[in-house]
Amino acid sequence: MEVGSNGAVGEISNDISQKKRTSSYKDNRLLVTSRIWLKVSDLRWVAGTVESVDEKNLTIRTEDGMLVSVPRGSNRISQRTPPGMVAIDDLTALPDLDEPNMLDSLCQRYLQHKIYTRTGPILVGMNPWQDLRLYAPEVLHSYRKQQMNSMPPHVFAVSETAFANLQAERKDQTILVSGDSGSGKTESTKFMMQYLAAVANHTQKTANIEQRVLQCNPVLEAFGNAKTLRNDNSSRFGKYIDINFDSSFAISGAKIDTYLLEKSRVVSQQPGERNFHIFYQLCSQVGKDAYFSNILALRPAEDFNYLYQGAHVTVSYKAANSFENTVEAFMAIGIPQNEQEEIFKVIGAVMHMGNIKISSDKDGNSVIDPNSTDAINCTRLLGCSHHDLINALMQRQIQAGILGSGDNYLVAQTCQQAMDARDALARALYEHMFSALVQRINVSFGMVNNELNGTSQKNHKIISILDIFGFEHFKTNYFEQMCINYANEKLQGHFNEYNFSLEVIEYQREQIDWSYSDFKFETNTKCIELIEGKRNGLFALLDEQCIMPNGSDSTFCTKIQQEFASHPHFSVVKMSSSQFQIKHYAADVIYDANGFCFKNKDPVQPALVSLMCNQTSPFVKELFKRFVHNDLSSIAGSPTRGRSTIIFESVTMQFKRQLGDLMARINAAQPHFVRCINPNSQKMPKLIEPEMILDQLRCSGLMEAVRVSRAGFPVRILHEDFIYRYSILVQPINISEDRLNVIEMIRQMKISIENFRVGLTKVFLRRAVHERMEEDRSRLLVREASTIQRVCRGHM
Ligand code: AD9
Ligand code: MG
Repeated sequence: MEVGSNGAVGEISNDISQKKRTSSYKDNRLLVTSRIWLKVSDLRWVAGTVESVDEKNLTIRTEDGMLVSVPRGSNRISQRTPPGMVAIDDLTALPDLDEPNMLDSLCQRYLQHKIYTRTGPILVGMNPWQDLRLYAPEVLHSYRKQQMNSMPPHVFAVSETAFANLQAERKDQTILVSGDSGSGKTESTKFMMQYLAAVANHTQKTANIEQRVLQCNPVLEAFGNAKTLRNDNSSRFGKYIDINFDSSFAISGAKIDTYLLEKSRVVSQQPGERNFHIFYQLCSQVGKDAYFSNILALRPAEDFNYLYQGAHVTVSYKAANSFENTVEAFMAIGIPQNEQEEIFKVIGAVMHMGNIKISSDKDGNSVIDPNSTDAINCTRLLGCSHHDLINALMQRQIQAGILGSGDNYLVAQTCQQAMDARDALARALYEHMFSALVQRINVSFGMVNNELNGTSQKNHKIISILDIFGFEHFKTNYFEQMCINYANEKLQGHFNEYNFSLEVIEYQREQIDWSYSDFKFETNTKCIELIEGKRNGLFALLDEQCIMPNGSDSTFCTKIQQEFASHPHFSVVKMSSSQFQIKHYAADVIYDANGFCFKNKDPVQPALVSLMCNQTSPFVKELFKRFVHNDLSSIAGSPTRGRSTIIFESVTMQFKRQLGDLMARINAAQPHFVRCINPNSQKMPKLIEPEMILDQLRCSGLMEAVRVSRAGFPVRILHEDFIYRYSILVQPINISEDRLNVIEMIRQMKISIENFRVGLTKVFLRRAVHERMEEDRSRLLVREASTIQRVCRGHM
């Protein structure tokens, strides 16, 4: 069959912008033998070839041999990137930067061990799940003082750009790393920190500061990481680390902020998962060091309820690190043994607390053995009386009268209530200890700053790195996903704005006049407003339920269903009164409101708070006093209690405040983006699960970023390339200046002004117009080819 003998060849249009067409450019570009992608399900594209084309349909043969007929104009078809271009370093150079081509390029590169790829200003990294020797000192130094685009894509290139910008522009830089669990965020963060430590100026004064900064990672990982089904060393908190540079560009200190520690893990874990590494690290010392057996009264991990709910799971030494490493890191940071022991006592107390047995008497009231060794061990480590703890667990104090203004009464707790009270206290202890540890690390960095520089920090500049959980959508999504996705919406909003600003800069550089209406994309501000809106956002309505005496998850759900009935980002879920759906930038997510109120407050019984604040060791007292306003709020059950006004700060309020602060810092700095992708669910090297990757591409906001950057005039062609490629579409022009030549070509093609701009060096076009030009060009070429063939045959 002759190419083009199937009726696909049409007339060349001079009036490209006006001619009505029934099928898309992509179809028209497709000829017999064209290599295409065919979408066979939401997340699956298969490779194929066009076998035949008629007026209405394309017949495709897929690579697995199936024949499929698809209507022309279907968005289930996309042209495949020519083979030589697939594995390029920067995907923005792909002719069609759509889902299947982007996915294919990333996968092809991954299989060639090229785990990093650029997409314009974003670095995409795919976890190799093996050591590819990509971070050796010689590789690190090869990136020094190099332009990002002149070297293969790498996280070192991102650090180098940030550091070079910091030096050249004296402006704070921020590197935003995000992605799914197990995608390599934390490893990337550590490699970037290593790079900065290696290239920063080294002075005698700052000699051990780099070490302190690097060594905060093993400590944070011991206390904040755990084995999960997806990652043996999963960070169960978000973190933002500021690395300070002094005026000579030496590292002079650091500051860490953490977000949303997953404290529920302290008391329960899913099958196949573990508690935080530190618990097991301490247990590993039993038999080695008398302190752990005698003072902490520890036993093997299997003996502790809170530690073996995931069914005796072991984890590789490398993932969980060792107790010795944690202690070494503690010392390097400057946290001495006596302070470490205070922390270990709290960990030990939590372990023993989980073993306190609670049963029911015949009336259904809770019972705890007054001589419980577990309670004795627990309270010895906390520094309080075990009788007081047992009583506070078995009985609850309530106040009579409106808003608790009357006398106090003691009410017996049921077994379940007592167990819940015990677990809430364990969670609070661990959470407060983690926050105090982070603050302690910051103090050690802060002291360093002051030692070195007196009090002046004026000339300091900062490179920050954010290592935060990516967008999540599971079969059922709860309060945690709501908070995580809210954070991702905020970051995506910033990401879109930044991409947009890059566009504006390019337009200004090319001296093109433009208006906001030239950019046709939706921002995600409506979705953010839906969640955080001050008076009637979702979080505000949840807080309202949390302070109402009879507030509940179901009332919350009813309220939001009324309030947001016509909101474009909200919908009710049919057949379920406890669920609702939010349209996020990455996907539509169904949330289940069960547990929202409880998790937003996570109340600790007042008597237990009072015990911790007043009758424990100075270290534990300090932990609770420092964070007590949260607990007071949650125990109050109402905004006022007695005469004093209690400030209510729920989890969402706190998180909103923290994120507000984070966004302000990010907005004030120059951003760099790293998007990490986990290529498979098996934690295996060389294995690709394309559907999982495609889902992450959507969730990472990459497709959205491409959409934003292509929302204005996405096609940019240098004048000389434009003339070379499209002269065939117009009458010969005799103008030597390229720019004027281009303007004349466009005039002849009758492209209307809303569809193009001519810049200083490039032509900017709307995609549809460019597609039609391509279409006309290929038709013309096919027609010319067949004319030549006919002429040749005639001559023979
Ligand atoms: V989580 O959201 O905290 O659960 P991360 O942080 O995205 O997750 P992490 O960096 O912990 O993932 O990487 C998971 C594991 O993948 C690591 O423990 C390494 O075993 C492996 N990994 C990640 N990145 C690399 C890499 N660049 N080279 C080699 C890697 N192995
Ligand atoms: Mg991590």
